[in-house]
Amino acid sequence: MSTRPRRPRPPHQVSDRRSPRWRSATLAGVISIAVAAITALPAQAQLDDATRRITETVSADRLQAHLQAFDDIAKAHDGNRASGTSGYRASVDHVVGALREAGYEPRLQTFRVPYFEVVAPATVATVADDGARTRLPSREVAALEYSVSGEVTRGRLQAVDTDGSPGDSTSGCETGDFEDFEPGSVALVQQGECSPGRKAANAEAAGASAVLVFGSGERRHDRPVRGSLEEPRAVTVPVIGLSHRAGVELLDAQEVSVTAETVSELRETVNVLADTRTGDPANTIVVGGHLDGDTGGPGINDNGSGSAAVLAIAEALADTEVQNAVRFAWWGGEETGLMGSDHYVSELAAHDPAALEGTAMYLNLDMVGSPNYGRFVYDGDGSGSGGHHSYDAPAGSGAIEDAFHEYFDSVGLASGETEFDGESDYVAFIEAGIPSGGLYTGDDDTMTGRDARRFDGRAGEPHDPCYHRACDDITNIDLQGLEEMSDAAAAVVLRYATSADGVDLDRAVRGPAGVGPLTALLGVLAVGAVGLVTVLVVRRRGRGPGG
Ligand code: DTR
Ligand code: ZN
Ligand code: ZN
Repeated sequence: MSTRPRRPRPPHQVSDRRSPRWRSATLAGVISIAVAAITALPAQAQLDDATRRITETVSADRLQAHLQAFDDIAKAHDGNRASGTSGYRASVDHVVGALREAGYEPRLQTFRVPYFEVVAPATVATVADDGARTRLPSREVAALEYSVSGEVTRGRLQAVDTDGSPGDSTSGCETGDFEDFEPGSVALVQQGECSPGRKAANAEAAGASAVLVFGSGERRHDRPVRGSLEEPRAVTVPVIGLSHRAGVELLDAQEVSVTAETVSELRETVNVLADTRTGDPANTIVVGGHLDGDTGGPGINDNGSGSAAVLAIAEALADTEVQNAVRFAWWGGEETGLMGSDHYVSELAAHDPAALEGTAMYLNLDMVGSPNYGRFVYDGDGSGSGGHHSYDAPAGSGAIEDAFHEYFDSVGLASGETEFDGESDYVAFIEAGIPSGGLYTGDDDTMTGRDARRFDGRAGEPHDPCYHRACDDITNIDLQGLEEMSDAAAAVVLRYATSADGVDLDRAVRGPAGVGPLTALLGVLAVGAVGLVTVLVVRRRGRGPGG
């Protein structure tokens, strides 16, 4: 494909009928206009035709249409699109429908994710000899993540190896702690030293009918222990967190009644995959983003934005003949631990090593429409890790990073860097040695002054104030930012998909896709030098016979 950059327009011709002084003044003006024109790098003028076309097709309208679909889906399905829910399933249907419409043959890859939901707040009540119940304050009681449902009525309460003194406690960490434990009783253990899951498993093995884990009292006395049993059904009796204060109060109790009403199970979920019809599969570019949302909200910036971007790029590329195959991916189970992308890579490793070998690169889009956005490119060459450790990206990732910066340079937009910090779906690809890159516009971290200046944002405010919250809806997006990021991803996908001799990340990438800053600077200097010489020549002539 021809990828010659369009040249900036030449400075307009000037009439030669004025006095020499006029002429030199006019020339000086023309030179400054030329310099200004080149420095400003008029956006589309720097792009080749194919890049201009794909970035125009990946439009704000297309992106907004997909975001609106995800927002409507969340509204119709309990306010979220988490893996394992009907909201996720409807999101899959939207992506599959749009892909089919565009001529793809999408396929679903099934795997399982842990699912947890609190149906009704857990309760704990002490029961006096006469049967009178006293409920613990509800804000000091909460089922641990992945606790099963269950009910105990007037169970004997037994404290396990604790007198309630504040501090981390080994209470319940050893099976020996339960030597005197009477099966059928409710176990009361204090937080610390080992996981709540271990304490609960030991209690269950000793015959406990329910487990109450109260806080160590190191920090807040009146907030329940928040913890996770790590996976559904690891423990099969209810496990409830209590505040330190409530736990100490219970030390005097003889009998308690306990209820927990939850859903804690493994559920089937899917990745959505779609391939271009053309292109060499031995040089596949995988571009993906997670389609699942957090349970706390509609997940429009996280990650309706990346899902919409990947979808709009797929739509825009549908009728383009490519040299290297592109595989579009929408991952499930990201929020439960990067599970969809992990499943995808492990399946390839186990059953289709040639396809893994043929994966030339992975591009990730997670949170690319933050309301107070920075244009962050994943740091592929390790240049910006600032001392603290990040994932070491495989060789070739630096070239991908350069390609993004070059695109942004070519349209006159500043770009920065973000670390591979292990928080998104590139992890499995990096661990498999696949060169990786991608874009990100920021989570609930606050924007620095420097970033506010270069990205025209608001210093001291979060990039995304609604991260994992109910307000991450259709209003929680900067559409211009999302379009800029989606266009950049489209341009980079196109560049590698249409490169003639495979995806070669060792080759210097500077070149066809746009004019880099160095080229622009050299252009400015050259125009300046020519202009200066012209001015001098004109002046000398002007001083000639009549002057
Ligand atoms: N953990 C991701 C959001 C996230 C946080 N930091 C980064 C950096 C790069 C990409 C994504 C993220 C999530 O909640 O999906
Ligand atoms: Zn998230
Ligand atoms: Zn995310």
